[in-house]
Amino acid sequence: MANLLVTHAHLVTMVNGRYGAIADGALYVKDGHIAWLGPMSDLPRAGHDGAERIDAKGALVTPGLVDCHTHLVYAGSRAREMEMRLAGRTYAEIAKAGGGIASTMAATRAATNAQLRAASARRLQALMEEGVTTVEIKSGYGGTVEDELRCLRIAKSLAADHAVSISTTLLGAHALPPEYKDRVDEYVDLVCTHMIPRAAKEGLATAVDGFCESIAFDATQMRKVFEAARRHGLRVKLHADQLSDCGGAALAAEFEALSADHLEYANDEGLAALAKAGSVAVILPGAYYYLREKRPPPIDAIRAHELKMAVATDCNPGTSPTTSLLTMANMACVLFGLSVEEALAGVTCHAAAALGLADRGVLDHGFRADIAIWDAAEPAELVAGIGGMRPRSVIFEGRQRK
Ligand code: DI6
Ligand code: FE
Repeated sequence: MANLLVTHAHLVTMVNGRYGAIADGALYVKDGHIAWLGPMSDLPRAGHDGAERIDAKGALVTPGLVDCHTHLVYAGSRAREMEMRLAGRTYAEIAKAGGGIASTMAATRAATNAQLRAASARRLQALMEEGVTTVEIKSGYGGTVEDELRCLRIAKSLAADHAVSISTTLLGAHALPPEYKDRVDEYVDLVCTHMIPRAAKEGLATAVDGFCESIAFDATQMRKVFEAARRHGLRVKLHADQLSDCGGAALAAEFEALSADHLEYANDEGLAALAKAGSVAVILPGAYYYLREKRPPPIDAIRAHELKMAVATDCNPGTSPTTSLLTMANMACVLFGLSVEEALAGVTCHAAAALGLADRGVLDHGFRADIAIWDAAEPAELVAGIGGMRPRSVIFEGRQRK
């Protein structure tokens, strides 16, 4: 593997969630990892013979972006539901009437592998074009053992022809499939005794997620799912307290979740428990915006408890149809009052933490060389616009992306 020397870079390292900027810096990549970084003036003269050189000419250099919450494997469109919501129907009403997640489930089940993969690849490509180098992808639109596993296989297979790292999560407990109407516990049983063991055995997921909400699965049902995940050695994540306070934050904390996501209605004890458990709070402004929610997540309390805060797209057809992580960072600042530094930490180091990936998300010695180079003079330029920002180039595992 060719080594790489980046010179005259405005390094924004994001170590400990701070800019950690080095104004005129250099970075040396060896065997896919960062072997050295520091000010140009300290760059050792010898030791990088034969390395490919990139003169950044003062450009901003950040860790590759990490999108830690997506549902990008699905088929079909839910555009009509936007019209229904504009006409006054709520997300919950549409879901109850057979729209919502169930309609995407039907379209996903009906799609061939090739159709599903092509639709997913388009969304992945769009995320990558904005500088994303690691993506989490959830299942959740299959609703049968075979369809859930199929979605995870397709998600994993995308890494074969895309220069991106993919982390997969089993979201069997997303919505009740129509054939299980009035038999929620039987479906939860299926998730626990078939989906989770198979996903674990076949190495198709590193975590198990669930939608803990009045219109989905309650805390008692989610607890069963988490107990099964634990038995099979999988970490957990949770869609927690998005539309109401369901005790999701406390439940996630009890199972030492990698992350609790959404959190608009999370209570203070739940947040305290999450902090104690070391879980990351994942903020999803796209869904808040798209559903015209009125209650923002409790950012001040999240800060007071010193929770790590990540920001993600939640890319899904019903509540957050977006593939722009930087737009989400912008919204996290504008709608929720995050600082630019917090928002950038949210799409780099803290997003990596939400996936349990300790080897990326910052520029530092020994970390993966997943790096984005931007035509920008300062970090705020990445987040100030509403979409449209593209990196000049991206280095993935130490190689320049074509
Ligand atoms: N919470 C969400 O916002 C999405 N899933 C979830 O558990 C919605 C997914 C959809 O509407 O298709
Ligand atoms: Fe989600």
